[in-house]
Amino acid sequence: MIYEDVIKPFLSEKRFKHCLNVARAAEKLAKQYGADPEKAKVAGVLHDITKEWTVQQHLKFAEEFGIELTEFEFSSEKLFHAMTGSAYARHILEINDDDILNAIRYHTTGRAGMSLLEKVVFIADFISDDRDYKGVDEIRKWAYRGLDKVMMEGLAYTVKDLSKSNKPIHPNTFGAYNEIALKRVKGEKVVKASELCSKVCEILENKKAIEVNYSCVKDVSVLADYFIYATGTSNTHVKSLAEEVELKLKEKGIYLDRREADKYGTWILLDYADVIVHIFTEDARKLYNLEELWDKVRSEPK
Ligand code: DGI
Ligand code: FE
Ligand code: FE
Repeated sequence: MIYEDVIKPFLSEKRFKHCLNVARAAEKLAKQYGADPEKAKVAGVLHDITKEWTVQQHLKFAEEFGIELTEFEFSSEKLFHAMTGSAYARHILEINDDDILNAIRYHTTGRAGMSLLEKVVFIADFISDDRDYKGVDEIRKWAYRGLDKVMMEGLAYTVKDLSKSNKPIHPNTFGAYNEIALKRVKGEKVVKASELCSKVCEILENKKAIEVNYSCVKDVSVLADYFIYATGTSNTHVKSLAEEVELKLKEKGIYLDRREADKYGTWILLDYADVIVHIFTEDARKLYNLEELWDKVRSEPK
């Protein structure tokens, strides 16, 4: 069956194009991450098939086909289309592949224990070519760097976006979020502060930072175990050094706790809890003179 033709009468031109874009993105992501590209395309095309139904249409269909809505779902109209869309695919289009049906069913909220295909469709919906929300470029950047990483970015975005306007957030969204966040916490514990310190110094040196030093402040400060200092040759270099550290560590599943910068762009602080990284221009490094405050340790991290 050609599902493009099936969805067309259901949707406005704009939504139709969105679905084709999601299908294309899903196919590409599936190829990258080893999901079935054909299934990804089908789920992508169909994911919003009932998006433009009225509330009455959704509720009538839900009743007719015995879709059980929780109290939360019953009061969240935006979530109806994921449930009725999946049921439409099953009962009317007679698709019986559970993975495809679940990819449609959970494309809006996500859930704990998502399959590869479910994640692929969830992300495809986030990064399809027609998306232009603030932050989409950031999420597109992550889309091909690891499925869990981009899921984390997408879910964190959803949680932030909904909570900004005090909207309810479906428990499944937290289920998906927590599952990945917990994995991350466990992963983080494996990296010792001393290893993290060496790694950050290496990243900075590879990116041509000047005078990379660190202080072991474990015994003298509760702030962190290590402070790292580095100089960039210009404001732009300072910024790109900070971005490089963030990127390289994120790729390893190590995420920043806090980032600070002065308003002149001459100093950036990256806080990785046990390791705090200061990147300055030459003048700012002299001006702040932080190193004098701590005993400089030049031996290998303990
Ligand atoms: O159907 P799309 O517009 O392509 O995208 P979508 O299926 O992700 O739906 C996005 C809408 O759903 C958006 O308005 C926010 C809303 N939404 C997503 N997750 C939740 C949610 N609304 C609530 N109340 N709770 C959620 O967890
Ligand atoms: Fe949707
Ligand atoms: Fe969509």
